[in-house]
Amino acid sequence: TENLTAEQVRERVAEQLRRSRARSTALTDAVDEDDLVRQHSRLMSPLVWDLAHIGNQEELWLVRDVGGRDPVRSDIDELYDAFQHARADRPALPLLKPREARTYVREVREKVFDVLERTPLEGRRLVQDGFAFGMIVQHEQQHDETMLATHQLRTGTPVLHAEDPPRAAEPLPAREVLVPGGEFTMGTSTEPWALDNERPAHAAHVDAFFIDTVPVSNGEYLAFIDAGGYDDPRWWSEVGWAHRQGANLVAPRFWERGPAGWHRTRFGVVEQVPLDEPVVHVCFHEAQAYANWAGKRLPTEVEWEKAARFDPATGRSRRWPWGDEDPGPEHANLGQRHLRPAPVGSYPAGASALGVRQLMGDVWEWCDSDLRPYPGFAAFPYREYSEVFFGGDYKMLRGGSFGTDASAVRGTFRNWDHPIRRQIFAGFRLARDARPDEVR
Ligand code: AVJ
Ligand code: FE
Repeated sequence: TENLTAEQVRERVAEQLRRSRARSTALTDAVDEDDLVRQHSRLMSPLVWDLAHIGNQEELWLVRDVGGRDPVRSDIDELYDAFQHARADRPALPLLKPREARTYVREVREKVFDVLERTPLEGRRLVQDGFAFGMIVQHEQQHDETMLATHQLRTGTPVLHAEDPPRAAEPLPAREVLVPGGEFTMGTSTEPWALDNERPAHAAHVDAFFIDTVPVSNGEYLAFIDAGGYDDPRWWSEVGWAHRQGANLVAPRFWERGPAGWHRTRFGVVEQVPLDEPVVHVCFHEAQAYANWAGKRLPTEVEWEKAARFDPATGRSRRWPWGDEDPGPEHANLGQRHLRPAPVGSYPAGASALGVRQLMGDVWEWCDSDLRPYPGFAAFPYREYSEVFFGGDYKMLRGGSFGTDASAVRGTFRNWDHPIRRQIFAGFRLARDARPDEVR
């Protein structure tokens, strides 16, 4: 896309490394030592585990592999290997204490800046265009979003604060738009920091369909609750209904019905549910039940990406919905600048060529697709990033949330989670088949 000199790549890497570390530091300095080592939910690691795991992955890839240096600490790899210990078991491990973890990540980072200075960013595919550094930046930012979800699960006095997003939701030209049928280019072979599962670029076909221009709002979701949607198995898949019964789902996670309507807890603050914001903290099964009740369906992952990237004027796929330029604050609610999604209809400057808004940022969007490799997939640089999850019990999520950093998401970025998960910042938008008479 653009040709940067090695020095410009190094500058960019250094800046992104500093940004991700500032965020990890803020998320872990916000709470006291007790809070750092505590298990806030069995779904999550203690925050101090995420911090040292960030440092350990950075040491493994950048200090030892790219740099060829001696280990900073060779005795802790096993503790911070996510495949060795389930999240629920991590508090009982002999983890680094908060002070030791902070010292560890600092020592690793000092070595990494030295490696960055001395490594030619070419020759080896692992370092081409700064890939390994970009992978580690994204890894830290992904764990920062995970730590943000841990903060949301934490009880006690609020410690995170941020301005609300601008309330200037602009009127929508249309509630839904037609996405033309036919092939488009899905995935990428050119984004330098794209991860293995986004590759390679390939032709994908969709039949013509309609997609909503905005995600489903809290107000719309309330109508489903009020209509008894949670008590009517007609709207739920068989596994979805079994889960709804077993887990006794009655509303999105963090919602509570009070005498004066629905409230929610958001980073420790109890507030009225804002009707015009995208619904968040619903699982795939709830999203699917809502869609069935509304007489629509969830988009597939291919449909989501075509709605986001396809430009009918040129026939090509854009890097982002709004074009090829990197996200700015006018395009999307990304990067934890705000601690909530923006009202539906926000960010008109971030609309796709077809007029679909808020595809990036605000809430991750559940898609009705399983995690599968693209044709031509090759695991790189390690099987454990994507390949070991293929075929598992996962549904796809696209577009990032208010808690996703711009460096850790793309128009092609693919995320996944178990269909029952609700602690992530996930909502959804609706799609439907186009009738023959609706296709020009
Ligand atoms: C691909 C976002 C689901 O956050 O669990 C982090 C990314 N892989 N550490 C996650 C990841 C290893 C992963 N997701
Ligand atoms: Fe990780």
